[in-house]
Amino acid sequence: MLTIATARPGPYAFDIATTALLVIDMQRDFLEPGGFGESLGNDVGQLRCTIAPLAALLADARAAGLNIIHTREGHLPDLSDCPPVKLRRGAPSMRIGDPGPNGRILIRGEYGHDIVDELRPLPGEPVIDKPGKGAFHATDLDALLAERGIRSLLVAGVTTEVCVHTTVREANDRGYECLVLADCVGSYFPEFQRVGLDMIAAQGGIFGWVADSAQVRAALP
Ligand code: C5J
Repeated sequence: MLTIATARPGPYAFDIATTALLVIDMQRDFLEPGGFGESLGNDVGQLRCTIAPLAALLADARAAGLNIIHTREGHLPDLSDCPPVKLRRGAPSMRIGDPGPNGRILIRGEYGHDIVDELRPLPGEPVIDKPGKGAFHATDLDALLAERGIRSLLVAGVTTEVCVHTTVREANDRGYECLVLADCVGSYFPEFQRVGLDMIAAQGGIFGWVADSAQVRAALP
């Protein structure tokens, strides 16, 4: 067992064989100009600080033989998997499915839908395409984790208070132990980042643990 002694709210122990690094939605549509995130009025630059620590963690995790799983939020070209309420929500400058500079917004197969170059998955690393905010909804993630005997998730990605929270909350309900990597998750809103992380670790770790990636990297063999 490896232990992150300084995790919040207390030590987090995990076994490499039964743990996966889950990288949520590090897509151009959220991290680069011209995508879904920017169409909602967000400053995508707020998320880019996650890329370097996550790239370093990915390198160490790969070297240590950790399971690595990526997710991408997006929809089929005919939008048949996109609930009308999601399509209509808010007042974005471009809606899901509209043509943008990186291709159709949040549509599978488009350039903007794919993962940023710095964090490109390696062959053999599963990429789960999800239509929702949570990574379990309408995907085979739970089956994939069960097949690999994974019980513990190290969670990175964007955005902290949306897809990371939705996924971690459900993972907790499904019996997984989740450590959220504070410097490898990002929000467009600094206050949501701070409070989003505090919410996870509060009340004795109501649905998880929080630590920096450096603490995990130091623990990996
Ligand atoms: C959002 C996500 N924020 N990946 N998606 O719409 O967090």
